[in-house]
Amino acid sequence: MSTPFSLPVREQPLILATRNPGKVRELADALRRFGFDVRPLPDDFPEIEETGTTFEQNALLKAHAVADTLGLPALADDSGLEVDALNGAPGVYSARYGLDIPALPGENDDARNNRKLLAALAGVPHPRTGRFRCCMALARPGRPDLTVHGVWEGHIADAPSGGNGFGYDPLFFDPELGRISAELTREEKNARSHRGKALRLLLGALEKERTGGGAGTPA
Ligand code: ITT
Repeated sequence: MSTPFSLPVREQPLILATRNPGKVRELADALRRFGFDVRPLPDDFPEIEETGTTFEQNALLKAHAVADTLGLPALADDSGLEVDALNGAPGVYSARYGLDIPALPGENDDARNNRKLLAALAGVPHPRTGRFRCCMALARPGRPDLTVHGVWEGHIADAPSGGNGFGYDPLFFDPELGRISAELTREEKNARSHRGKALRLLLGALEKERTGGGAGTPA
């Protein structure tokens, strides 16, 4: 049987090339269910500078930095929020958007990003449309790269709500569900989210490879 990694599926090691625990929570279970031996990025792996200007460039850069160094398959996710009233900002800079404003006592990076976003949107009428985007890149030694994309359309709320998820989830309103992302369970979010969509595309492409249906969607 031809497998993506030339190993039986249960033995396929896969490094999650991310330091974001929120992403790990949303990806690891589904990948394990698919049969991967999911492994975290080693603690001493050097910081990967995200020099790309697109989600795809950054996802490929992160996946390759890890796969090429460790000689193992690596999956990276580059994602972010685009807000129409801000001409697509924060976009690829989503993780560091608010880090140029002083933190309030006890405030974490996610809360600071959300505070800056609300300030930037002060006075902008509803609906403040936007979307989460995710590009996932799988880099495998000796095999073609795979890249997949997912999008989640929504609106930016007036104030944070909900305790689940991470990042901008407390401000992201899904108009079809009528709920804020941070109010959703992990399963509910995965069913709707940019990351869930990209992951399902990736697993579909891998399954197609495995069953001899072609090479998926090489980058
Ligand atoms: P790695 O590069 O180590 O994976 P990161 O957090 O720096 O972690 P990105 O550069 O891809 O990753 O930035 C993603 C940011 O976009 C993330 O920190 C959040 O602020 C935001 N984001 C992406 N997906 C999100 C989601 O599902 N819910 C809320 N915010 C999200």
